[in-house]
Order: sequence, then structure tokens, then C-alpha cells
Amino acid sequence: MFKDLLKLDLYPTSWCPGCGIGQIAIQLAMTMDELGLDHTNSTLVSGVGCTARMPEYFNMDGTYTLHGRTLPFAEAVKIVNPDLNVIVVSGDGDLASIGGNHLVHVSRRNANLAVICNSNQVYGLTGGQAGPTTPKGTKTTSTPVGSPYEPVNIQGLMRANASYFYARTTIYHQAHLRKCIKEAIAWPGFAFVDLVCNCIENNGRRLGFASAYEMLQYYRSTYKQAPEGTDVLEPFQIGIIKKDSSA
Ligand SMILES: Cc1ncc(C[n+]2csc(CCOP(=O)(O)OP(=O)(O)O)c2C)c(N)n1
Ligand code: SF4
Repeated sequence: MFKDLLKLDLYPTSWCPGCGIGQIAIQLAMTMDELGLDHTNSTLVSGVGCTARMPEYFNMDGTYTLHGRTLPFAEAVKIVNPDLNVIVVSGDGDLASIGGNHLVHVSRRNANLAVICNSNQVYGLTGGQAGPTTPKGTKTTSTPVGSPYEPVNIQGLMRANASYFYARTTIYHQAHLRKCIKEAIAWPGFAFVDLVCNCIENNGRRLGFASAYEMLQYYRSTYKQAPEGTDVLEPFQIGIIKKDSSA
């Protein structure tokens, strides 16, 4: 039962009502349950941020590391416990901004990790500043007239490696999200799930969404499944691209 993986006695969580992170936790627990993963064979590693609070709600050993140092910490856990399923769940700021250097190198080393990145397009915990996945032109608390920069191309970074697994999905597309998590856990190397997700309080409302539901409807109407066999995901396409150069 997936609920056994969650510390329901700690609910309600510290996440805002309507935040997508609660759904990420439930979808992850459902997927882990389906795969027979629990405290005996798995661990969660996170950094610092709203998303990074997730391990405390799971009934298994988890680590809340330093902001940005999530990936090398997780890599070390995997090296000393090769039989453990090491699942990283953290924010895009943690993984791709302050942790961006580690993303380049831990993925290049093809560490056997399943990484779930909450790409909510802002720094949620600290009040909605622009982050690495903030789309150009987006108004945030640190870019009041619109972010002047293009977001980081995480897909491109992953594709620069000899082997890679990159999935893009959204919190609306829950069956697809579970498929991405499942394949990422099974992938024998570095697997990155770029999960577009709603931060209603520190992003959505500023963009004009009245509710989390409206954000989910936006993901529903905007993101489309990429055709089978796609090599590169276009903007607003969900799907999985992968290459195992050792195969
Ligand atoms: C070394 C360091 N720098 C900055 C901070 C402040 N800080 C905490 S969380 C955070 C960013 C959170 O954004 P993200 O990682 O995208 O996670 P989210 O809250 O959106 O889930 C920042 C800048 C910190 N805790 N440590
Ligand atoms: S600030 Fe945003 S990301 Fe953080 S818990 Fe609230 S809605 Fe979620």
C-alpha cells in the first residue's frame, strides 16, 4: 500500500494548499510501491527548498543535504551502498542553479541515480525569485519587469553526455509522470526527470492563475506527448529521450 511509505501522521504537510509537491510525493510513493521499493532497499536524498522537504514525509532513511550539494551527496551514497536505490528529489534551483556545476559532472560520470527535479520555475521557499528554469519574460520577485534570460537547457546538458536519460513531464500528466519515475529508477545510470510543476503561491498567482487547478489546466492544454522515437523534445513536449552508450 503506497500510504505505508508516507508518514501520514505528519500530515498536513508544510507545503502550501494546492502546491504540486504533495502530488509529487504521492505519485512517487505509488510508483515505489508498485516497484516493491521501501526502507529496506531505497533512500531519498534532497537539498534545500520546498521540494527538498520531501524525505521527511517518507518512511525511510532520507537526507536533507546542503543547498546545491544534493547530487554529489547522492552519488557518494550510491558508491558506498551500490545495492540501494538512490532517488533524488529536489527543486530546479537546488539541482540546476547553485547545483548546476554538480549536475554537469555527476551526469557526465553517469552516477546511477534517479533524479526528480521539481521545475516549478522559481525559487519557491525563498519567495519566488527567478530560477534556472524561469521562462524568459516571466515576472518574479527578483525580475519585476520580466526575466531577461533564456532558461537553462537541461535537456541539452544531458544530451551532451555519452549516455543520458532525460524525461520531461508535468504534474498534470500523472500516468506519464509515474512512467517517467519508473523508467528513471530502472535506468542503469544517471536519469533526470524534469517535472514541470505548480508553485501557486510564489509563482502562479503573480502570473495571473487564480488557483492551482487553473495551472493544472494550463499544463493540460499546453504540454503534448512527443511522438514515439523522438530524439529531442520540443518546447512543451513531454516524453523520454535516452541513450546508453555502453549497450
Ligand atoms: C548555500 C545557500 N544559498 C542559498 C540558500 C537560500 N535558499 C534556500 S532554498 C533556495 C532556493 C529554493 O528553490 P528551489 O531549489 O528551486 O526549490 P523550491 O523551493 O522551488 O522547491 C535558496 C536560494 C541556502 N539555503 N543555502
Ligand atoms: S511556496 Fe510554492 S513551491 Fe513552496 S510550498 Fe508553497 S506553493 Fe509549493
